[in-house]
Amino acid sequence: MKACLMANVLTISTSAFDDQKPGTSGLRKKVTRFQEDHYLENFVQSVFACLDGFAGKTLVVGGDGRFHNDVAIQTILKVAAANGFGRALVGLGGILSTPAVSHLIRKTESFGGIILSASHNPGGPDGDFGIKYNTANGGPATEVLTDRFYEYSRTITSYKTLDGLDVDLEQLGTQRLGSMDVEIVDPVEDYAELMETLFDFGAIRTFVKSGFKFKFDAMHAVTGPYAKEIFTKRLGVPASDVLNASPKSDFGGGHPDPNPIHAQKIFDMAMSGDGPDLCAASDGDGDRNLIVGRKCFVAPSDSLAAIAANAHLTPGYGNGLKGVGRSMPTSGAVDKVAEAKGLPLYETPTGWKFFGNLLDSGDITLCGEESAGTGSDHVREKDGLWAVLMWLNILAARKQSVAEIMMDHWSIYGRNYYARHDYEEVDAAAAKELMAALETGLGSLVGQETAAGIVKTADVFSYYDSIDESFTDNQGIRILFENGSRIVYRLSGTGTVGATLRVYLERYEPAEGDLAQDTSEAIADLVSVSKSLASIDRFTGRSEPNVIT
Ligand code: VG1
Ligand code: CO
Repeated sequence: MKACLMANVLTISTSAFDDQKPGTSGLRKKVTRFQEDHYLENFVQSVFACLDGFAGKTLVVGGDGRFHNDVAIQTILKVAAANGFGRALVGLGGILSTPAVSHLIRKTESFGGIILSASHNPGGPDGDFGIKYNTANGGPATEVLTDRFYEYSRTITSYKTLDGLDVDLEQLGTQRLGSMDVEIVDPVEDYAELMETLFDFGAIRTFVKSGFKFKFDAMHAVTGPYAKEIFTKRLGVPASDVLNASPKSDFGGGHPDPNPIHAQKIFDMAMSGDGPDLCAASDGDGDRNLIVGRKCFVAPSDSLAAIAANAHLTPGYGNGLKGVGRSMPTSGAVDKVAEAKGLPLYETPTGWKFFGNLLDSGDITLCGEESAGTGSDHVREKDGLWAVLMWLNILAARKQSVAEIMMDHWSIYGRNYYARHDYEEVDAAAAKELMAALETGLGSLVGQETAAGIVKTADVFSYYDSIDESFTDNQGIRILFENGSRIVYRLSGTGTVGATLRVYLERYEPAEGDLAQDTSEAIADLVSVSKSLASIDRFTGRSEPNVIT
């Protein structure tokens, strides 16, 4: 025992905040909102008030290291101790990637965990902050639970905390906080060990040694320490090829989103003719990934499909997959693989919380989203470094370039040309009106002839989870064309300013068609139809998206 912090349990009166509704991935707000008196305590107390049977049990706590991470952890530990948790496991320095929290909850059979992150959103005093509760399966709380948290938060009148001192987050080992043990643990070790059980580290090491050039960009976010341990120490990647590996509380001023826009430097490196064989990156909390081969960007939906087709080449998935899942806006590329392999395919709403039940029940092994998240049943979160290791292992096994693997893939399954157009920070009321108007007009769209084809069906996506029997409505508007093309509209649930309209565009080209088109040319007709069908300009005042991925 390093220290024994004496503390009294206090009951503090508070008044409710009206904006504590978790979105796609937890509660996300500006740092300044979270710094307001009682704001974080209210939310954490609301979470605990809706849970049963955690007295004496273990809670995992960690975050992506962004500004306010350390302060928030101290607050959470006190509320947890005062509410009766018996033990907390906290990553050294308060650091734990999202997939590492998921793994730690599962490995230690903890009651649950709290992840502090706003993922790919910028950090710093003026940036974003977020909090998410994960259950005993290691996955994000389901909608049923997060709705309860929100309901409670609207009428909360008091919370419990301690008057004790802070714990030392920089000291490995056990400390005492009131009647709770706080164990500060190595954030990387358990996770790295799990990866060694899934992938052929020997084959990857030999492949890297043989001259395969790989670069990874940790974007000054949480994956730096994980990348150093796994890529450099365990796989022999030169330290100089792991970029931006020290986590910074403001991510070096950057936007830690591993897409061709925000990770442009590493993207360009790979796209140049004499660049590395593979460039990769991960986001703020380590659950997203970017995969770019030399002169070949692998769109996330394609990455999911290629992994589904090749996972059997890796030790962890040598027996094949039980089934695959994808979020509704994710392209149908993986559907083609599932069909060919006879695998069940599940289509869920956006957000990893909808995959949890399917993973738990063994219905799926692999799942992914168009937003650069891929993962499997090894944890209950998407996992950035897992995806990179999966690609490294597939490349080491097939001894082909990324471009060759993708061309081969399309020549078997056809190619789903795909892009997402984001109209960020538009007026929230206007965005709602746009969606409402679109929904009202859906019936009259069917049969209409457009420049992108004839509209076959148009509906609002809803999801019935047969495992917990929950029903989730209003998960985006789908417009399907007779030629197989698709436009999806939905509003983001992770932003903190105004609204973000996401428009997902997809056109299928069969295997015998032209597989080497430029994506923006291949979907040009769909783009213009997407703008006119929803009158995007009229509602938002924007004629162009500000981010295209
Ligand atoms: C976005 C993505 C979604 C992802 C979510 C969380 O949500 O579209 O696919 O699951 O972010 O990702 P939205 O509602 O803004 O479209 V991250 O890396 O927070 O954990
Ligand atoms: Co993330």
